[in-house]
Amino acid sequence: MTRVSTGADEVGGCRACGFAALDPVLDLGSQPLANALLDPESSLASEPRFPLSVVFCPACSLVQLVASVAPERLFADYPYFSSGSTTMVAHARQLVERLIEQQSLDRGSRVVEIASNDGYLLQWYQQRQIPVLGIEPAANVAEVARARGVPTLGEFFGTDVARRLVARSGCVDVVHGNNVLAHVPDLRGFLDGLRLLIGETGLAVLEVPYLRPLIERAEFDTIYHEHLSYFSVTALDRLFTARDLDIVDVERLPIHGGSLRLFARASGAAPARPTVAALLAEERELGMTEHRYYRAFGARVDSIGRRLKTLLRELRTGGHRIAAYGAAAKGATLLNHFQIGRETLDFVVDRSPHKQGRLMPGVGLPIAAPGRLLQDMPRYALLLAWNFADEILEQQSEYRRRGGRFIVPLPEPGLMP
Ligand code: DWN
Repeated sequence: MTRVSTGADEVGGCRACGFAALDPVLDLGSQPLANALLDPESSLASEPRFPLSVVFCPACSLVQLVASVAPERLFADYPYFSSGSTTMVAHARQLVERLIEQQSLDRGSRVVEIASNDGYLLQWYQQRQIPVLGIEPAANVAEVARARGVPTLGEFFGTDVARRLVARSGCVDVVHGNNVLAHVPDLRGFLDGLRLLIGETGLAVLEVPYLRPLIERAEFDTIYHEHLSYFSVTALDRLFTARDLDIVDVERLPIHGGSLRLFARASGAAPARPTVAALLAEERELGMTEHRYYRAFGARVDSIGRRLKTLLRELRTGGHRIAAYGAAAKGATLLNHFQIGRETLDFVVDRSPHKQGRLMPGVGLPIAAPGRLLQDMPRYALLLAWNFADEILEQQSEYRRRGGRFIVPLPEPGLMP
């Protein structure tokens, strides 16, 4: 039985520009919240589900969810800690060291990170005695940041928070925002707050998952209720320009299945590098500003589901047991949309102690520590955290030495070497 909770508000029009006639991209039906891990004693029957449907705005090209679930609900007792990935922490450190040099940051500078999580990025500024402030609304995560000495404000960022910070201490030199913009219901308010915080001379550096590899590599599992928007440079450029901000540089990154790193300043504060125009032109050439670019996406996802379930069924029929690696939010979308559960997988392992001992949303698979793979030696492990394949395969070299094999789910379901 599928219950669609009333806890989701449908948007009247495009989240960025308000245009009303939005075109369908993919409807994943009603899904549980991807990070709402269940306690073992809780009943799956009472687990709320919400519509998860993606649309395209032909006016500004923003791809987005139709329904929004309240952030207060999504980020209460949040199980995601950025320090859970060595790759992510190293990625953050590299950026910080680059910005300290490029922006000549020192003890007289001020750096703010929006959605600062557990301090995984700001810690590297602190090591160089550069004053920082984190803004993290998930109280349990903010506590971890404070415990490591990162001053952290427990609020959702917007114009109100920006006004208070500027009134108290003035504008800041650098504002970071990694994997936050896609989560924001009020995009205009967020960007207005960003504009206030950086003033006329500050720099904003934001990282967002990039829509282009999401479509090209069918990364549909990165669609879940936390991600309200799915960004192209085209949609971002229109959004920022409308809020007195210029994207002055943009880089493509491999992290999280393919991301964009945006450098933004007050409109007119600096010339845009050719990278921005180049990606805008590529997106026009690809057709990302037209609905037809997205039309075949649903059929491709269905095909992946059929091929993945056939592979898993064949492996099980061959008498092999299968587990999964990574209690990732994307894993919840994939397992629930393809309806892959206890009939196929024995358990999921995850390095995060905040996830171990709980159950995956919807499918109810138990989450154990990675050591369970060596203990039980299932022949195969479905890699739900495929975006960290290198780190995880390296870490699980003993499991693989003993004959364990990882299965990659997309874009082509198959066995990894
Ligand atoms: O936007 C978001 C992205 C950045 O992170 C958040 N809204 C939610 C979250 O999405 P996710 O859970 O799909 O992200 P990850 O980072 O791909 O999740 C990886 C999972 O795998 C985590 O639960 C940690 C775990 N892990 C592990 O067990 N061993 C990760 C690594 C690298 C490992 O070695």
